[in-house]
Amino acid sequence: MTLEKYKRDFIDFAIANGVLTFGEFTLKSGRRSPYFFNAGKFNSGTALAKLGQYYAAAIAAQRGLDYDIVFGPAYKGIPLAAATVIALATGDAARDVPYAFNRKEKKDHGEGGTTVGAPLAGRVLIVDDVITAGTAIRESFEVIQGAGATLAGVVVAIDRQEKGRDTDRSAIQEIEAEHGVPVVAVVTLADIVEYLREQGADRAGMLRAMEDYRREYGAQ
Ligand code: OMP
Repeated sequence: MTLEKYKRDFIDFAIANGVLTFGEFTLKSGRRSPYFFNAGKFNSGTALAKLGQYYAAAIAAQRGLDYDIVFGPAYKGIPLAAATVIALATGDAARDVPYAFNRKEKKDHGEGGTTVGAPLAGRVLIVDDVITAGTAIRESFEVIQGAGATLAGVVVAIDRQEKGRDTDRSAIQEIEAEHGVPVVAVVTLADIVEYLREQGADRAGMLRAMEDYRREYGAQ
């Protein structure tokens, strides 16, 4: 397998910004992971602008993905959704897409409500950072359902391709099967493994740790 250029560029970009790091990390699931993707470290105007373009390109590459509005789950999904709609508005297709995000806390004064931005209606595309077990995405789905809207699909920067606690399938495979919608990722665990392989001897230790992790927790 040869890694596509935009994927290699994206991984370089994530490493250069300290977003993708290698070491020992404990995940939300309790698993000990040899790598971590912290989207919060895309923390400058230039980095966010570029990130938005990667999301917009991933959306454009997914044929048949029909959506009316982009939704960014609080907190990390909020700047991601904003960056994505800016990239969609200023990119080649120049499409002006409404966007919304939720509050973590319910507000009972002022304009009230739990979502902010455009009305959450029609086909909603969730834009988020990482899918591991899919817990965060399921919470967003409840917000969308609660508003009477429908799920059009999900776009994330990275699919960790891990099996769930009670299944050999990945969270993404489960979401696709449950909701019948596409889940699009800029890169996957397999892409990161391939990237390390291409780097050769310098990254041999990391590659081994990643392959061990994939053997233990990787989805079928
Ligand atoms: P799930 O809700 O299990 O799908 O995990 C996704 C969430 O885990 C993300 O929204 C992050 O809060 C966090 N996370 C990362 O940000 N980066 C990682 O590489 C791994 C995780 C994680 O804890 O699994």
